[in-house]
Amino acid sequence: MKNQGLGTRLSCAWAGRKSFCLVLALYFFTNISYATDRIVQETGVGGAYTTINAALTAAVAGDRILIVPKSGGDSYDENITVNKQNLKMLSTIQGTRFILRGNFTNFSNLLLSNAEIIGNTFATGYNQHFINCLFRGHVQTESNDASATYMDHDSILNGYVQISRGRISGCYIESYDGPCIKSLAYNSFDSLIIVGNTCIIHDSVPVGILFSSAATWAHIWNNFVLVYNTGSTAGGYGIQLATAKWPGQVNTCYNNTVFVAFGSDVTAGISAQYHYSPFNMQNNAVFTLGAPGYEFDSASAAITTFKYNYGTYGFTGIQADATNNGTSAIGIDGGNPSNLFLDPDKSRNDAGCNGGPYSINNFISNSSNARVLYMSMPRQVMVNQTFRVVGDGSAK
Ligand SMILES: [Ca+2]
Repeated sequence: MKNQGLGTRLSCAWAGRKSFCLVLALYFFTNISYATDRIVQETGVGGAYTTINAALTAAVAGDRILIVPKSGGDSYDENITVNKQNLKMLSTIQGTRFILRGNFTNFSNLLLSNAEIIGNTFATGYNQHFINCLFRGHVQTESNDASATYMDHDSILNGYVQISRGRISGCYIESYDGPCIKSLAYNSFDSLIIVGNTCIIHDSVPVGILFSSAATWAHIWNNFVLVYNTGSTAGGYGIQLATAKWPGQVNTCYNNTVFVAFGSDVTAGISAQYHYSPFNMQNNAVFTLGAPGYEFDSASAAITTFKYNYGTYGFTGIQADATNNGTSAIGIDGGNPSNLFLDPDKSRNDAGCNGGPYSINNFISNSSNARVLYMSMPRQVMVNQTFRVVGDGSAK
């Protein structure tokens, strides 16, 4: 914000001398870098690399690898191992993905944007960021304390995501063999934010989102989980909270929608069975046919707050208070009335994934144009309080 103000003042002071002002502004706002852009293009026109691996071999830390999508939707057929740090791999065409047919393994500090990967992805480093990518296979991260992965607006088709910490937002995930999103337990000390995702699970024992890391705080907000498998056996869950980290933060499960399409698909819509970590659970909406919407056991004292939750088949194992509704999954203006949970239109919170400040609608876009992908900010600001707003965006 300070830079923006400086730019504005410069523009006024140097009115009529725009070119100088522009140079001055660029001096202030441009990161001076000696990084090289490595172009990848199938025919090698203009000296471009013809394979991604050739560009990777030449690259050094800080470089950008700019990949021209092949004509006719053809793929680069290579297995890729990114063994250098601080690289960016980007499509050269706004909104058009380059296609890689092969497995993709990456090292640390990688930004990957507008890629389609036909194969499995193993993110073995830390601080990797995947934006607007299409994965036709699994995405699995690991494996050390520093590992953090950020996935924004990606699609994962016929695959799952396994992630230890960081964020997964606005993604579409359809899995046939394992939870759409599964937290991995590593000895990290951070949170995993799962927000605004659409998860469709077809597995025989279906679990849409599984949180099972005692080393990570869980924040699960505004996801839509569809359990859809005509041949499944019971035993699954839309959202299963096995364990999460405590103390330090209260884990949160707000404004999720779970829709179970067939009666025998799940044991419960949202489960905190065998859960021993404090959890604040509010404004969820669960549609089930016969199975309870919410399931807890004697350890559910760890559920610190259970309010304004909706479900068609009630609750088991918890003494739900009167704010909950055990006969309906529709809670328009039925969520927590606090300002903390107001809808984007400033009306009272709607239970389910469309309600609240992190409404799933914020994350749905068919555009790959430059935009803000995720903003973190306080849900409520008091008079004279300082606060921090951080936005992550993408230009390609
Ligand atoms: Ca509302």
